[in-house]
Amino acid sequence: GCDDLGYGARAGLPDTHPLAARLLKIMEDKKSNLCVSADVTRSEELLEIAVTLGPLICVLKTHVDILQDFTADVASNLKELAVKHNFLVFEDRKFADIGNTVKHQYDGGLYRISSWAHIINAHALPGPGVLQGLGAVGKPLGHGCLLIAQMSSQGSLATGDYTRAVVKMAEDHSDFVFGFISGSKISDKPGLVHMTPGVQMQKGGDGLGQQYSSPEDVICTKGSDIIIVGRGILASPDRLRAAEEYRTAGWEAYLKRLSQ
Ligand code: 5FU
Repeated sequence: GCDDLGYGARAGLPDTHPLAARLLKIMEDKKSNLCVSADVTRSEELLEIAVTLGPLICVLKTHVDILQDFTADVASNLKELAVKHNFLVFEDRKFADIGNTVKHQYDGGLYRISSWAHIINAHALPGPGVLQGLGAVGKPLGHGCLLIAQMSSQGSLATGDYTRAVVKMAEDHSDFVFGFISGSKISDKPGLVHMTPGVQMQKGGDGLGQQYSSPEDVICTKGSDIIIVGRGILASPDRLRAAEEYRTAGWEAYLKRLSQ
C-alpha cells in the first residue's frame, strides 16, 4: 500500500542494519527477491548452482552439513562467486544452544561458517544468550542474523505468543538481528527483512511436513520480502529457466504489493 516503502527506500533508512541495507540494495539492483536454497549433497553441484543461478538471486542459502565432500576451497569458491554475481550467502544452520556453544559452532569446527556466510539464523528458544554468543563472532565481521519466528512445516510450535516474543527479541537486538524467517510480515519496522521458505508455484507439500505457498501469496498477500525456493527450482530439468520464472513471479508480486 501507500505506506509500503520499496526495497531501495528501506535500504536508505537510518535504522536499517548495514547488512540489511546491502541486501535490499542488491534486491533493487537485480530486481530479485529470490533466494535459492541449494540443498544438494555434492560441492560441485552447489558451486554449479552458484555459477548458473547467481545472476538471478539476491541470496544463496546453504545447508553446508549435508555436503558429503566439503572442503575449505568450497567455501572460498562460494565467497568469490558471491562477489562476482552480487549475492549474499546464508547458511541455514538454525543455531539453538547456549551462547558459549553456538559461538564455537559458528566460528569453528569443520565448516568455519563465520568465515564465509554473510547471514546465519537462530532459534530464539534458548533466550538472548544465543544472540550474545553468535554476535560476539558475527558483529565484528559485519555479519547478520535472522531469527526463526515461524516455520513452514505442518504443526510447527512457533506460533502466537512465541512468534510475538521472537519479534521483540529481534527488535531488542537490532545491532545483529536484521530480520526473520517467517511466513508473513510480522514486524512493522521497515529496516527488518522477512524471508519465507516453503515456496512453490503449486500448493501442496512434500509428504514430510513441508507446506508450500505461492510467490504471489507470500510477497503480495502476506507481505514478506524474500521467497526461499529449493525443490521448486532444483527438481526442474531446466533450473535456469525455473529460477527465472520464480524471480519474475516474486518481483511481479512485489510490484503488485507496492501498487496496491
Ligand atoms: F526455517 C525453515 C522453514 O521453516 N522451512 C524450510 O523449508 C527452513 N526451511 C528450509 O528451506 C529447508 O531446510 C530447506 O532448505 C528449504 C526449503 O526447501 P524446499 O525444497 O523449497 O521445500
